[in-house]
Amino acid sequence: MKWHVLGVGSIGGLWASNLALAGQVVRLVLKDSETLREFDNSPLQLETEKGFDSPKLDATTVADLNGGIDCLLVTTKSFSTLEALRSVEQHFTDETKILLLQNGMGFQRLVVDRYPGQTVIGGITTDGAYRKSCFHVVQAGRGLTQFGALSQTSLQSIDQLRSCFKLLQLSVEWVADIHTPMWHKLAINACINALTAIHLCRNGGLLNDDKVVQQMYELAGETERVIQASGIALPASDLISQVTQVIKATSENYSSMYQDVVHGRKTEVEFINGFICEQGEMLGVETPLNRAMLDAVRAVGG
Ligand code: KPL
Repeated sequence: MKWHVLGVGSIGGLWASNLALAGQVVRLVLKDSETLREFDNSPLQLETEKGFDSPKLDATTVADLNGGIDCLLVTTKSFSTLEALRSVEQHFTDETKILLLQNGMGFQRLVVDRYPGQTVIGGITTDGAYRKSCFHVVQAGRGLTQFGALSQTSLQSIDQLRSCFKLLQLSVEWVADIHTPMWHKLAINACINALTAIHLCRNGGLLNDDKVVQQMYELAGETERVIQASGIALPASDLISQVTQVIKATSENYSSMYQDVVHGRKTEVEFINGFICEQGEMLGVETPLNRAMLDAVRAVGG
């Protein structure tokens, strides 16, 4: 299969490397010629527990992109999704498959609405990765990636994708319903990310302060009420147990929102706690705690 990867951060780099190492044709779509120069000087490198890999792939800028797109993997920040897609949409064909592998919720619906008739697939991942430099990606923890259809997707496309996923050194599965796991991942992020950005601590730091733990319990309860009102099945064990489990498993990590705030970057809070507030409003569920998270993260810059 031929892949274009839009948004080459840590997860984009991890996926581009794994696809290329599995023999797929991969092209990175970079935002400008300066980034392309950086790639030319030090091409993508993947560091895993087994050592270093230099996958064979090529790169272009949005402006120089040519030809049609077969599979487009979008790994930009959630708030950049539509703008990024607009920059390459003239290369879409009837066969283009758009795979959205990002944090947060809300933007997926905007993509489906803007590209009716196009195959749109949603994804979530618990893989851990970070970048040591622009194109030096380190695989930090092995998790699971799930994809599922957000719009009409042909059986042939699903089969093609499944066959491709089997070749990867990543755990990837196709699921019949992606909305439920997306909601569950979002709920976990809603209870961790903003708190770490406000209290400026590692994930594990959240468990060291009783007041913060109490806040997290209440946030989880409120988030569960919104999930329930949406008609989505709640996680098998209650949300707070899942949140605690993720915190313990990632206790040394700095959450993505913490990192965004510390580096003065825009955060994804609008598509995490903000999305829960919007859903709550639509469904008649009060969300003062998610609102407080949204306001507090906005206040610290994101
Ligand atoms: O997904 C994460 C993130 O940082 O965005 C968690 C689960 C909080 C791990 O750091």
